[in-house]
This record gives sequence, C-alpha cells and structure tokens, in this order.
Amino acid sequence: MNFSDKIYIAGHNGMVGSAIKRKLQNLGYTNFIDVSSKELDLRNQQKVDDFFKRHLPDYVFLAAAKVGGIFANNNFKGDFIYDNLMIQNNIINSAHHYKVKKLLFLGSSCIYPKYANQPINESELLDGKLEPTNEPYAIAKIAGIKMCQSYRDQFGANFICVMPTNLYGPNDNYDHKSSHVLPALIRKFHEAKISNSSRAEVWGSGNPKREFLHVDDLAAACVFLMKKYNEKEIVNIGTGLDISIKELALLIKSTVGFNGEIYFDKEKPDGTPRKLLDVSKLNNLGWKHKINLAEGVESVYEDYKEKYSLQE
Ligand code: GFB
Repeated sequence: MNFSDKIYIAGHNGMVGSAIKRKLQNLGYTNFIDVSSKELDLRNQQKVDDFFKRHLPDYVFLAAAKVGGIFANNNFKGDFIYDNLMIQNNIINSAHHYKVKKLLFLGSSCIYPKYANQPINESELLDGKLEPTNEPYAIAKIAGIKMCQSYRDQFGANFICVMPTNLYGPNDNYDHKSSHVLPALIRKFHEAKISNSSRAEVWGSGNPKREFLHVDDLAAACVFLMKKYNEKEIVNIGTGLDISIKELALLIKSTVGFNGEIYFDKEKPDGTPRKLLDVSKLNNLGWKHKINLAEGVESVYEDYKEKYSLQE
C-alpha cells in the first residue's frame, strides 16, 4: 500500500472502521474516501456501484456491518442477515468490478461452530452447527468469506478475510439492549455506582468464556495483514487468552469502583460456552496483540466517562 493510494474504509465512523482510519493516519496515509451511511446506503446496489465507479478506490477495508450483542442478534435476526448480506455483496462485487487492488473483509469469531475445539483453529469453519442466538449474522459473515474466496478462485481477486474475536474500544455502543457485554457492564456498573444501587445485573450464568481484543490492536493487525497477507485462507485475530463473564464482571466492577453485589440473571441467554481463537497463524506471520485487558478496560472507562457521563 503506497501513501498515495486511495483507501476506502467502509464503516469509517464505527468502532472498527474509525480505529483502522486512526491507525492508517498515524502511519502517514492521507488519501481516504469518506462517505457516511447517511450519504450512501451500502445496502443499495446501484448506489454502491455508482460510488465505486466515481471514486475508484485502490484498497478497501470492509468494516461496515450491522453488529450487536447477544440480545440484538437474537431479536433482530432478519435485520442482521439482510443488512450484512446486502452490504458485503454490494461492496465485494463492486470492488471486483472496479478493479480494487486488494480488499480486506472483516468476519467474526461467531462463524465457528458452537462446540468447536478450543482454541478454535481456522480449519474449524463449517465443521459443526452454529450458535442459534447469532446464526443469521454468522451465516451472512460465512457468505462474505465464501464470496471473497470464490472471487479469488474465479477472477484472481486479492480479497482476504480476517476473523476478529470479541472487540471493545473507543466509539463502542453502550446501549443497554444492543451492546456487547464489555461496554454493557461498564455502563451498568457505572450507573449503579452513581445511583448508589446495592446491586448490578449481569446476564446469564457468568460461566461462558470470552476473549476480548482492544480495537486498536485489531486495527494494527488489519493494516499488517493488508500489507503482508495475500492468501485465500481466513486468519483469526485475537489475543489467545480468555476469561469467564464472571471474571470480566469482577474486573469491571473494580475498575469502575462499584461496591455493591453482582446479580446473575439466569433467565438471559449464555450463548456460546466458549470461543477462544487459535491465533498461532497470525503470531507466526509476525503479529501479536499489545494491549492487555486490564489496561484496555481502564482506558475505555475513561473514554466512556468523558463521552457519556456528565456526573460522577
Ligand atoms: O458480548 P455478548 O453480547 O456477545 O455476550 P456474544 C457475551 C456474554 O456476556 C453472554 C453475557 O454470555 C451474555 O449473556 N452478558 C452478561 C451480557 N451481561 C451482559 C450484558 O449486560 N450485555 C450483553 N450483551 N451480554 C455476540 C454475537 O455474541 O458476539 C455476535 O451475538 C458477535 O454475533 C459478537 O459475534 C462478537 O459473544 O455472546
């Protein structure tokens, strides 16, 4: 990737897209094509085609997606499958049609079977049944992988696919219902602290295990792979370390300084019991994460307080 190349980050206002843009800017890249979702509905094939025809990007990071935590995935299944299929179909097809030099497609660790062997190697893809709460989202992401791979096979397109683990960081979604667990617990414990509540609620049993990666690390890995990796096979991006939701709750409780009790609402779904990625392929290519979870949680709590909370 040369500094003068035209770069299109689909989803540049979201948590992932904005982190990729920050990383590229820090490295000295300046030639970005920015278009917001208000200006361009990526689900509209004609508009996406017109956009590519007009701007002719050299490199594309496909970070635009409909995303959400377990509740959103489970309750808006139609939106999750439709929006994601449309967005990725339009962008991948236009990238091929208008001869983009290289495209990076972001998938998700939920593409792997619910009971995959741990840590999950890339070879586990399509080797078992998916987790029902996010099956439509996972099917859309699997379709995106297969589309990139098929365009490589048939047309020689240099489209690569990366599978990040659960992410957190600046510009995350803190909505009570649609957020992922880490930002959800930051907000719940913070609100419980400032309202002097005796307890804060955590969904499920607390037993599922998750791996968390700071989005700045993800962005660094994406740029690294965009520069170095040119193969058909998918690549996991994670830390190779996971903790239980109960342990995460305890970490966030102490970071926030909430002194009450944690209540586990067992009526809420647990989702996949564990999804720890095998990151040996990425490590062997020469990349490793830098931000540990405790320092990452501390920095996003500061960010949360600055942006969303006026009272302490
Ligand atoms: O982060 P999360 O929504 O996503 O939930 P998944 C992880 C775990 O945390 C589940 C529990 O066991 C939740 O029940 N949890 C506890 C909570 N308290 C809360 C809370 O207040 N909010 C939330 N959201 N969870 C998503 C997929 O699965 O992960 C997506 O649905 C995507 O497709 C994403 O892959 C990365 O890890 O379960």
